[in-house]
Amino acid sequence: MNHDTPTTGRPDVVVVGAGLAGLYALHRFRARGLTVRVIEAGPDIGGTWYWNAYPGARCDVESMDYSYSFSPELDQDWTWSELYPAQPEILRYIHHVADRFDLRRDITLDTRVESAAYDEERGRWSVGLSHGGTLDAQFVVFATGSLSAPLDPPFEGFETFGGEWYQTSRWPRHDVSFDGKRVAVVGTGSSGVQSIPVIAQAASEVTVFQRTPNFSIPARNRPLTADEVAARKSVYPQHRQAQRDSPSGVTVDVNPRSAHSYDADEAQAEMRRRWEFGGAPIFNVAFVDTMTDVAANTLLADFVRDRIRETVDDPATAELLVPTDHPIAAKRLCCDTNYFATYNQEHVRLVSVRENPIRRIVPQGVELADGTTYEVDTIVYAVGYDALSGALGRIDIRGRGGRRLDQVWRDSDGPTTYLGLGVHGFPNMFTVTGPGSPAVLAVMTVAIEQHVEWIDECLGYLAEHGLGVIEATDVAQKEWTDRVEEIVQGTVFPLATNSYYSGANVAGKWRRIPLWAAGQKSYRDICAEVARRGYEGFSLEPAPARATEPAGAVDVPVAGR
Ligand code: N01
Repeated sequence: MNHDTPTTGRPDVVVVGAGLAGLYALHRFRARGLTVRVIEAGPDIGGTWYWNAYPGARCDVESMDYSYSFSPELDQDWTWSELYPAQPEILRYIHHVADRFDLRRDITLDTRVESAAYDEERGRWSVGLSHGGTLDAQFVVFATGSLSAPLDPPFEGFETFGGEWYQTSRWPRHDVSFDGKRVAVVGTGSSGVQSIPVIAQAASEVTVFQRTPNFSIPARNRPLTADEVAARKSVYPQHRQAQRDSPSGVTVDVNPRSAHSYDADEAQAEMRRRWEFGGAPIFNVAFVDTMTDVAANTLLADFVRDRIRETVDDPATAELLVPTDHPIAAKRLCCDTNYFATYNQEHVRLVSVRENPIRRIVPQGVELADGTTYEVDTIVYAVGYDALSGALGRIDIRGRGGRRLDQVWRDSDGPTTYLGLGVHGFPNMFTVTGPGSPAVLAVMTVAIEQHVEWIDECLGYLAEHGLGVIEATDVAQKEWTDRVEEIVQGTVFPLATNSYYSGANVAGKWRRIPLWAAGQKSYRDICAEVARRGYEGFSLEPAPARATEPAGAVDVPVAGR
């Protein structure tokens, strides 16, 4: 592993992040003959799947879909063990890919990209690293993830707590035992919903602090059988193509019928069938208009509300768990194993902190606004992320005129991008699954591959045409941002007012949903058309004459532990 390897000072491309996106970017760009240096802040590769090692962490997309499709041999050789892969298995897969494609030698670990500044005279990026070095690269590709900038515990006094505390988004590598412990869990998004049932298996007492209840669908996870693995492998190339041609990257049965075309019994049967099948991807496409028609959405939401009331024995607890403030799937639909049933256990209690919020953390535990204190041994924070743009905002990225990306996006009250791939004023910079693309609305592996391949082909085009600088135009960016906004306004997403999709979970952040909500297939087609038209909407220029001049001190940061 590259902890101690000096980086080269002048790679063609710096890739930021060694998660699923950064690793594939490295593989593609290197195959093109480019020199690439990947910089990873974490002590190992894997990105999100490195950090989210909390109990119960699992992907909510099926394993045989949530994996790279670029290598048919990889698809044949790797065998997933479960329908929904658990975090350790995904991480093993990522390591297998890194070894198989000899990726590690170009990755520097334990090193954070702290700044990236575009030098207009030389048409190159100066990338500042936490170990003090600076890389000088023609292109910079941010493969920094959509859900990778964790929020710290948002409570006064959290560092005064006398017991152990953990964040799901930064789970430690050492064994964490909940045996016989009184555990508090704060947060009931996907991370809370997944971890609470597992923590409850060991803890003597679990207290869940819930501000907003969430919809969740049973995953019905199970081991994959040898026959079903073989059946998929026999048609994997066709299946991968079908994923690319699908609205969200999974080949689930999208109902083409409106909820309004059903009578009540038929609608119940359709929803029941999907509920029994399991998993969020098939459930939120129960009707064609689930995400665009409030009545259709309410039908689906009410079905889940009834299932919650049916599952949870105590009626008062059940009512607390029933979501009422947002349409189903307008916030990310959770996917669980025994989540609601966990509240039927004697040692698990739910505390609503909606009216009576957490005031502070004290050495003994959690104190609410009314003065009630819950004494616990361990606190698990599952409080989410500064999503979509957060990881980019934490880096000092400066484009033309020294303008900071984060500030540009603040000034425009939200991220403005062209295709979620490029930003006006920031030439030769690309974002993978950036704001303005489908990002978290698509299966990440599918979205990542599409972006990386698009960027890779773009770099090839520039080289073939003797060009060295590419930049989104202001006009194309404005049109794209307006189009993204117009589409999202035609959906139920804006009705979820406290979602991380809109930045509402972070104080002072913009309020916009910078997600292409018309499906990854339509998005993919638009990106392909832009490329076919010679990168329409981007200005393309030859590299400046001074591009080959060295930029002062550029060399040799050493990445040590
Ligand atoms: O984060 P979240 P997450 N007091 O933002 C609560 C992906 N993911 O890590 O809703 C009390 O969803 C907050 O309450 P509220 C997936 O895309 C995928 O769980 O703001 N509570 C909420 O309940 C997912 O959507 C998988 O009122 C506070 C929770 O913390 C995304 O990551 C697994 C609070 C945060 O929920 C993020 O999920 C895990 C406060 N002051 C994650 N502040 C799978 O593949 C925040 N909260 C299955």
